[in-house]
Amino acid sequence: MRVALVGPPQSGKSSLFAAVAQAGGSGVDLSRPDQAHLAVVKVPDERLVWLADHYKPKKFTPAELEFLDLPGFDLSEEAGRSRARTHWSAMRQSDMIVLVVRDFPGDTVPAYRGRINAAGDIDEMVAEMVFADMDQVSSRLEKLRAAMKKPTSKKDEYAHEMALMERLLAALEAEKPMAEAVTTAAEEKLLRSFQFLSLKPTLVVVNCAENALEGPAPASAGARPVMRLSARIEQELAQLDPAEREVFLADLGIVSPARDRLIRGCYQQLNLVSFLTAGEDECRAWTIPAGTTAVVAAEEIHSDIARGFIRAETVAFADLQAAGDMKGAKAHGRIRLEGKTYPVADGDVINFRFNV
Ligand SMILES: Nc1nc2c(ncn2[C@@H]2O[C@H](COP(=O)(O)OP(=O)(O)O)[C@@H](O)[C@H]2O)c(=O)[nH]1
Ligand SMILES: [Mg+2]
Repeated sequence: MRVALVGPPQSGKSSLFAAVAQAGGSGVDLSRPDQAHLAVVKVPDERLVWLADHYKPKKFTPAELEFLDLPGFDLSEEAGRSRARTHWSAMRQSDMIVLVVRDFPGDTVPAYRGRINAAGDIDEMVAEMVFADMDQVSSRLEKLRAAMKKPTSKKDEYAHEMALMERLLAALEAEKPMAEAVTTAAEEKLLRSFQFLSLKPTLVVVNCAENALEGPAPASAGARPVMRLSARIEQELAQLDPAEREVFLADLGIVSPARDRLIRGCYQQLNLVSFLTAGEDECRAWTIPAGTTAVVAAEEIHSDIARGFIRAETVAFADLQAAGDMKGAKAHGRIRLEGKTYPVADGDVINFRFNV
């Protein structure tokens, strides 16, 4: 799964990317602001750390997400807009969007459009994404109209898609969420290949001064989740070693880096959960969509485990932690034997029993 960082120029995307990717050590070169950067990021998970403390495994494997840092979109001039369009497809191919806008003061960094206005920047970016989707819907409609004029055996199919596209266009024009115009799973599937920006989960990051971390969410963010953080502080934090980091955080009165909350927030917005496997060989977090059944989760590890599935020996992480270890969890009757159709919950620690 891939998360794209987008926003106006100089809003703090690359600083945030460096923090998320801990780019200090990863060798990502951020010196070219006109280039995109990609990093694979480990999803912080305290449960996995607890398991590893317990099992001292040979291998420790957290869940991963990809983050893509895109050059800023300068929509204030035509040249910038057409440059931005060259990055639309990278955005479309991402599964989620993090919209980064500036709210930190200061004259040393030139302000986009000569003013600092997080709400206005969100409005502008969202509008641009809506325009991009409208363009796509309109051109699809044109193609469908042309196709309908010719003799075709697909008339019904085309007519249905046209009706859907017209509803989408109406929703976009009325500034309503595009998702409201999608009524069936079949329609959702049909739309997947279009990769509409307005249908992607979006999280807003307001990059603010370190002494202004508390504050209201900009109204123009609408229903989108909003995080206030200081990208610069996060970048500095990411460059420290863990012990120094704790001192630094304590000085600032912060419990955990916003970086970790952002990555986990993305994971949540993507509707992903982790189940965990634990042992002396490996402690590992596996990524699945929320609601995935036990047999499909087993497939994630190995097709043999799904094929020969007998039972999923399952304990909720909190129960395991409270009991101290597996033996304790068993003694307290906390280990369940779940069947193939059991919907795996976030933080389930699972041992699959299988036979092939
Ligand atoms: N004061 C301050 N400066 C920041 C902050 N975040 C980024 N900057 C500065 O703003 C400039 C642009 O940041 P960058 O991350 O490259 O923005 P991008 O163009 O969105 O990738 C750089 O000079 C950063 O040091 C912040 O939270 N506070
Ligand atoms: Mg940048």
